[in-house]
Formats: sequence, structure tokens, C-alpha cells
Amino acid sequence: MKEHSLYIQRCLQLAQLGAGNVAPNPMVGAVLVYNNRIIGEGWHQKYGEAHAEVHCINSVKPTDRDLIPQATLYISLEPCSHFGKTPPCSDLIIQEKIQKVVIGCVDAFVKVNGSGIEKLRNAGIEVVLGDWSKECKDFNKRFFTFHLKKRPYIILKWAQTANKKIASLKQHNETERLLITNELSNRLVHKWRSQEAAIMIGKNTALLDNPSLTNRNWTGKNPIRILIDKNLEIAENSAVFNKEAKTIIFNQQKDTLKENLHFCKISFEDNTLKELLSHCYHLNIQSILVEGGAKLLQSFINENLWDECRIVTNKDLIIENGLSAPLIENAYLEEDFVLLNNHIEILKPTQF
Ligand code: AOF
Ligand code: ZN
Repeated sequence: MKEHSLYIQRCLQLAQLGAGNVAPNPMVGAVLVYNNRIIGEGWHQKYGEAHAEVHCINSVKPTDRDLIPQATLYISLEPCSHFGKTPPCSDLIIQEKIQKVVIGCVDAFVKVNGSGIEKLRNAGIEVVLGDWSKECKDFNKRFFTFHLKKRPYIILKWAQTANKKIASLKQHNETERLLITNELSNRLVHKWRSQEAAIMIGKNTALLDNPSLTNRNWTGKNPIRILIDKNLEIAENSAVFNKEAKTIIFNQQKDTLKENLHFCKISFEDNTLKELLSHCYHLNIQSILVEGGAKLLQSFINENLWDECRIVTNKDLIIENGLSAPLIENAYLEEDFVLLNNHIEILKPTQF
């Protein structure tokens, strides 16, 4: 088991190399081991292209190819069993006559979900599922939350002063906004933007800040922008509508798709958050960074609809009469660090 664990770790290291290029697919790594020697390695490199198992088997040197049937294949995720953008990896494993497969965790995608393992076992292949399941699922937290909870992975983010104010409505302007976060934490926030499928704000934040919500200070893609604007109050020339990224506008008036703007009509009755998250699920949006304002953030907290909370606190800044930061309970501190005068805290919900 210890040795299995080591190779599963190696699979995760390889899988990580696909970060930023495979979403909404999971990051997956595979290792082929013969007699304690790695003879093949691979990872899912690009969305729509070959899976980890294919790259792993193709990486075996011609002189080692005869060893494949006696080797053990380690994969951080159950091999697929469906015809998607590529043929099933479980068929490839059977064709290659591999006799033993060690799997990191079961795939939550409904078209696979155990059927890859079943296919292998029906072909007489020994399948080992160890206790790395939690680690492997956490590794692809967005993918698993999306498929298991049928909603995007939700990250709440705000910046606050030392006395927990997110802004002063009166004095709210660009200069003050820059005072809360600093150059380094701004850059970090842009990195966070590049890592998620979408970024969400409410109407008031769009009105007060006029943010463009693009990723300018980090490499990588721009997330889809999601604006909640029930009565379409945000002006057409606002930065959030610029051509640099797609924008989905949840509203109560119209349902249209034109160029980069998708107006999506919802009822705004009863449980608005659940309704719009269900739309996001059907639009295949796997993760959302919620950037404000306080009211929207608080409603995610109150509905218990969040997976991570990232708070940037400026330790040197105090604003009187400011707008209070959201109140968060039932959370534990997973990680914290300091960037100059900013203290960054990553919270996770306490599981009961
Ligand atoms: C694997 N190995 O490396 C990955 C898997 O559209 P497709 O054909 O690319 O299939 C995508 C689904 O395949 C994805 O939702 C997930 O269930 C699984 N990903 N499976 O055997 C891999 N990346
Ligand atoms: Zn596959």
C-alpha cells in the first residue's frame, strides 16, 4: 500500500501539469510501473485531447513495450468508459492486456461513475482502490463539487480593513479601493481570477466600482463575468460589458445572446441563488469567484452555498462609518499568509 501511495502521488504531480489547460475536465495523471521501475508516464494535457492513460502508454519506450501486460497502471482517476471527445480509456487498458490497475478515486461524471472500474473487472483485471480518494477528489475540487453537488464550486472573496469594513459608501472611490489591497495582493487576486471559470458580482458593485473583472496582472485566461442585475440598471458602456470577456447578465427582463453578452432571464422568486446556480450548472460553469458586494456575499453564506472564502485584510487601515464585511460562521482557517501589510486568510466551511 505504501508503494501504491507513492505512485498515486506521482500521478497527482503529473496531473498538476495540466492545470489551466484541461478544465472543465479534471486534471489526471497516470504511471505505468514494472518491477518497481516506472516505464511510462502521462497526463491529460489539453481539453478535448488524449487522456492521461493514452499519453502514459504511448510514452513507453519500444524496448519496454513487451513489459506492459505485466506492469501495474496507476491513475489518479477511474479510467473513462464512454465515447466522449476520445475513445474509452478502459478499452485501451483491456487491449494492452494490463492485468492490474490502481485507481486514485471514482469518477463523479455521470457517464463514467464506476462503470470504468466495472468494465475492467469484467475483463478480469485486478482493480485496487486505496484510501487516497479524499486527496484525489480534493485535488480536483471544482470538478467533483460540480458533478456531485450539481452546482459550481464557489469561492467568496473580499478585501477588508483592519476593523472589518469593506468600503465606505460615501468615500468609495478608486484610490480608497487600492488602499485596502496592495500591489502584491492585487496580483494574487488576478491569479485567482485566472483559475476560475467565472467571476460574479451584484449590481451595486458594478455601479460603485465599475470593475472590468478581467485578469490583467497574471497570465492565463479571463473568466466569464456574471452580473446579477434584476432590472437591467447597469449602463451599456460599463466596463463589465467590454469586449475583453464574455458576460452573463442574470435579469428578470430578457433572454438574448449577442456577441459577448448573454442576457439570461430568471424568475428572482424564492431562492434566487439556487436558481442562478442551477443555470450556471447547465451552462457548464464549474467554478465561480464571487467578488461582492457584501449583500451578495452574505446571501451565499446564509444559504450555506460556498466552498471557500478568501479574505484580504489590510492590517494598517481603519475606516470609520464603513460598510461592514460579511459575517461568516461555521468556518475554519485552512491557510493564512502575509503579503506586505495584507493578511490573507483562506477559510473552508466546517463539515457537520
Ligand atoms: C480518463 N482519463 O485523463 C481524464 C478523464 O470529453 P472527453 O472524452 O475528454 O471526456 C471527459 C470526461 O472524461 C471527464 O468529464 C471525466 O469524466 C473523464 N476524464 N478520464 O480516463 C483522463 N481527464
Ligand atoms: Zn479516458
